[in-house]
Amino acid sequence: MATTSTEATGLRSAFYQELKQLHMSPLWESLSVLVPHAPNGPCVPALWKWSDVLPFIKRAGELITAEEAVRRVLILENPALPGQSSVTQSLYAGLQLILPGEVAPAHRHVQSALRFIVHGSGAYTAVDGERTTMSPGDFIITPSWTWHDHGNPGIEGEAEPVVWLDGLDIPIVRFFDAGFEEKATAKSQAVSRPEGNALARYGHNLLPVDYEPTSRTSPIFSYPYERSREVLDRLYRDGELDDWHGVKLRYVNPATGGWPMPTMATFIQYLPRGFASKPFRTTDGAVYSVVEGSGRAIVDGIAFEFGPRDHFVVPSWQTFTLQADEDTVLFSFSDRPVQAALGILREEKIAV
Ligand code: GTQ
Repeated sequence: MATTSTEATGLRSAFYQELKQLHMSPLWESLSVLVPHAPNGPCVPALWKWSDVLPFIKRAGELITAEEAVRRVLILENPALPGQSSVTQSLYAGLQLILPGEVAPAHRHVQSALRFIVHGSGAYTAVDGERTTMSPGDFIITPSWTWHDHGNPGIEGEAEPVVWLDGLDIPIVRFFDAGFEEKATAKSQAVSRPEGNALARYGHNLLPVDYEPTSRTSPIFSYPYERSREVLDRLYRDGELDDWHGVKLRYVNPATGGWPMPTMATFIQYLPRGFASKPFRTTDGAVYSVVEGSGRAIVDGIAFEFGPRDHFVVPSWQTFTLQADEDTVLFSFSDRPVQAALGILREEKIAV
C-alpha cells in the first residue's frame, strides 16, 4: 500500500508539473482553500493610534504639498496585506491632510469615496459645484464619477490643518478592473450652488417635487456630526441600547432609504460608559474611526485599546466585542451593500 501511495504521489506531482505548462491546475489540491468551511482570509485586526500617526502626518505636510501629491494621504494598510493599499481585501482607508492655503486639485474617478473628518475644521470638499465645510465627525460623500476638489481656504498660521479619514472602494473597483479617472483643467471647480443646498433639498424628510434619483449615491453630500450626535443621545435616553451594538445607526440615502453609496455602508454608534457588548461576527469586516471616548475592541481574544482619533479594523468573521470606559462614539464603514446585493452577507449575534 505504502509503495502504491508513494508511487501515486510521485505520478501526481509529475502530472501537476506538466499541467502547469498548459496553465491549468488540479482543483482537488486546493478545494478546501478555495471553498473554505468559513471565511479564512489573510486580514488581521489592527489599530492605528492617533499619537503614533500624527507625527507622520505632520512630516508628510513638510515633505510635499497637497497640489504636488494630488492627494496627500497616508494609507492604512492591513499588516497582512503589505503593499496592497488595502485595509481589508475589499476596502481602502487613508488619512488625508490639507493645510491652510492648500488645494487638492479637481478630478473624478469611478471609485466612490467617503470622508470622515478626524481633526480640524474649515477645509472644504466640493462636489457638483457645491462646497461643504468640514468639521470633526462630519461624514461626507464623493459619489462615483463626480468632480471633486478639496481646499483649506484659511490663512496660514491662523487656520487649522485638517485631517480626514478617506474610505474608498479602490480594491473592489480593482477587482472588477473597472477603474477610470480624469483630471479637470481647472484646479478648483466653479461654485454653482450655495453651501447647504443639497442638505436643504434632500436632508429634511422632503424632496423637490420633480426629483428622480439619477445615481445610486445619496444626493446629500454631508451628514453633519451635530445631527448624528443628537440622535444617538436621544435614542440612548429613550432606552434603545442593543446588547451587541449599543445605539448603532446606519447612514441612509434619503431618496431611497438604501445605503448612501452603492459599494460602502457607513455607521455611527454610541456606547455609554461601562458598556461591554456581547460578541458579534459578520462577513463585512469594517474600519472604525473613534470620535469620542475610549475603550477597547477585543478581536479574536486580542484587545485593541482605543481613544479619540484612533482607527482600527475588524476583519470578516472574526468574533469581537466592544467595551467603553467613557461615553464613546464610533464611526465605521464596510462593504455591506456589495455583500447584501450578492446575497452573501452573513452575521451572528453570539449569545453568552
Ligand atoms: O480624495 O480623491 O485617499 O482619489 C485616494 C484616492 C483620496 C480623493 C484617496 C483619491 C482620493
